[in-house]
Amino acid sequence: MFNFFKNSKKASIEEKNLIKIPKHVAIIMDGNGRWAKSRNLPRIKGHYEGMQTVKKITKIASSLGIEYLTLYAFSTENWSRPTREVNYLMSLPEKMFDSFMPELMENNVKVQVIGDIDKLPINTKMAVNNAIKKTENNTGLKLIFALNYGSKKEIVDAIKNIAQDCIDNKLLVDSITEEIVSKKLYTKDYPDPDLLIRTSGEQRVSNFLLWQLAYSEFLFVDCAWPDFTEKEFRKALFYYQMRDRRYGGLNEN
Ligand code: V07
Repeated sequence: MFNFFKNSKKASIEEKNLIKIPKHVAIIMDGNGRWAKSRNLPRIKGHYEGMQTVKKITKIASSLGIEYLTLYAFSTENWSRPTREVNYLMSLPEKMFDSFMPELMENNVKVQVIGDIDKLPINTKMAVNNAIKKTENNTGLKLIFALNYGSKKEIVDAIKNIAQDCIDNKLLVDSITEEIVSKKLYTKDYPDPDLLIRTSGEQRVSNFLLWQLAYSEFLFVDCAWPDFTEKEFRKALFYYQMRDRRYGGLNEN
């Protein structure tokens, strides 16, 4: 916790504001293709700029003390895009870590992945596993990439796993709880997101963290992901701070 105002009367107000920093922010990084098209650039240029935004937002999240940042990088539906575009997208993890690893280490960021990474091209998988390994002892921001991720598939896999536990007599049907389901998801080690941000104007969750977003605040911003600046991010966090979080009618504030 920050202690700047510890001995002054202002303390409680300022600290209260800082306490409202969300622990877990999830982002649907939409609008890269649209950003490129509106500038008469190829779509892959939009994805490249999107990756630069990933670096900037990671640094800011880390400096603000956000603990978990989950980014939707590639969905199970994205395979249907043109082969050239898919190939380029699959080169981005490697491109990103080539240039960004020293800063990730400096900022004590721990890289993690959710999704079916076994299905990724070998080079992509190696780049990702390498980054996970290099940063595994870092204790700061958890930077979680959703790669080849689909929430319905994640839930189906969890159901299969639970059914098998029942068949194996490790679990009784009557003992299945929300906690047990949560522990079978890719996100079992993370708290649910406090805030979901989607850029570029669409107001949908598009098969992202359907179970985990049950109580999250949603914020839809108009700007495309490559245009999502520090100012936009701070604005989003400010909106989050202004909202009361209610759990089933109980106001926890
Ligand atoms: C991708 C850039 C950001 C906008 C959204 C689509 C394009 C970073 C990664 C990444 C993923 C895993 C990892 C390290 C980096 C990435 C894809 C696309 C497929 F371990 N950006 N980015 N991966 N875009």
